Amino acid sequence: MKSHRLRVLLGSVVFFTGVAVSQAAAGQEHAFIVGGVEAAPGAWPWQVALIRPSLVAAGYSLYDAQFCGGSLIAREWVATAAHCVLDDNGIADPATIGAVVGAHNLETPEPGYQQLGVAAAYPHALYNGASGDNDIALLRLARPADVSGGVQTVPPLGDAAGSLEGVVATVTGWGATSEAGAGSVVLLQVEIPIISNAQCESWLDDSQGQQSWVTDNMVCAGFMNGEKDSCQGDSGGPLVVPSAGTGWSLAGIVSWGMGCARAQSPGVYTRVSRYAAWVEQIMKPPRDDSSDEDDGPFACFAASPGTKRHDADSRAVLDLVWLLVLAFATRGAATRRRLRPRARV
Ligand code: 4AZ
Repeated sequence: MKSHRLRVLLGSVVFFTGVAVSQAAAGQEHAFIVGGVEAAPGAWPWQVALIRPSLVAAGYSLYDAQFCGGSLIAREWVATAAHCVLDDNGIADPATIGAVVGAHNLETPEPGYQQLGVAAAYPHALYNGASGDNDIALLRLARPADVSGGVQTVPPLGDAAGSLEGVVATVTGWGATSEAGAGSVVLLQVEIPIISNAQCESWLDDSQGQQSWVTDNMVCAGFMNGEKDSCQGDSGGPLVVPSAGTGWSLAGIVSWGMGCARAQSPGVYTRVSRYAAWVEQIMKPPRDDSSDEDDGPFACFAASPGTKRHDADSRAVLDLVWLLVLAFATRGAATRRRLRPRARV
C-alpha cells in the first residue's frame, strides 16, 4: 500500500485535530512554508484560508481554526483540494467549512478580512483517495467576496497550457514549516521549479522504491535536494505561475507528497489546466426555472456524471426524511411501550 494512504491518514488527523496540532506554533515568528519566506501582506490576494467556523465561533483564532488553503478564482468560487472537503462520511457538510480572504496574520487578522460561509462543496467525482488523482474541489461561497486591493481573483490556467517544465512557480500557505512541524501564523511563500512528470516519477521511484505515482492530472515542483516545499496545512492552496496578461495564473493545487522537502521527493499538485471544462461546468449559473429547455435544478450537475451536490437544499431534504423516520420510530416505540404492559396485564 502506497504511503499516500499515510498522508491521507495524517491529513485526516490534522483535519480533525487542527487545534491541538496548530496551537504548538503560537508565537512562532520566522518560520517558513518549508524553506520559504514571509509574504508581503496582500501580495497573494486570491489566497484563501479554509477554517472551521465552529472553532472561530467558540473563540479560537483563525490560526487555530485553519485546516487547508484555497484560491479565489471568482468572487463566489474557491478552488481547493478534494481531500480538504471530504471526510469519512463523504462530502463534508458545507456548514463546517469557512473561507477567509484578505488575511495575512491569522492570529491578528488585518482589518477588512472577510470570513465567508460555504453554500456548497463540489469535490471531483473521480477523486481517488489512494492515488491522489483528481484532487480538486470547488466551493461556492454563501455570498460573493468583496474584491478590493487585498482581495482579488486568480484565473485558473486554461487547457492550452503546456507541461510547464522549468517554470518557476510560487506556492503559498500557512501550513507546516517542517515535516510534522507546526503551521505558520503569517502567510508564507516559496519559489519552486516545476519539473516534468517523468522526472517526478523517476525521483519518487528512486526514493520510494515503488512505481506509478504521477498521473497526467498532476504536476510536480521541487529540487533534487528538497529543502523547499509545501507541507501539511498548505493543502488545497495555490501554486501560481507568472502569466503575460494577468500577472499570475493558478497552475496547481497543493495535493500530496512523501513527507515535506525531502531529497528527490517533489511536492505533487493537481494540474489545474486539466480541469478547465470541469471548472466551467460546475461554475455554470443555475438555469432559469421558467425556461422551456430547463431540465430542473439539478440539470447542470446531472450533465457532469457523478458530480455530487451537497448543499443546503439536499441537507434540508435529508433532515426532513430523518425527521419523518424518527417520528415514525418514536411513534412505534411509544406504541410498543404502551402495548406491552397492557398485554401483560
Ligand atoms: C499534506 O499532507 C501535504 N510536500 C501537502 C503537501 C505536501 C506534503 C503533504 C508536499 O497536506
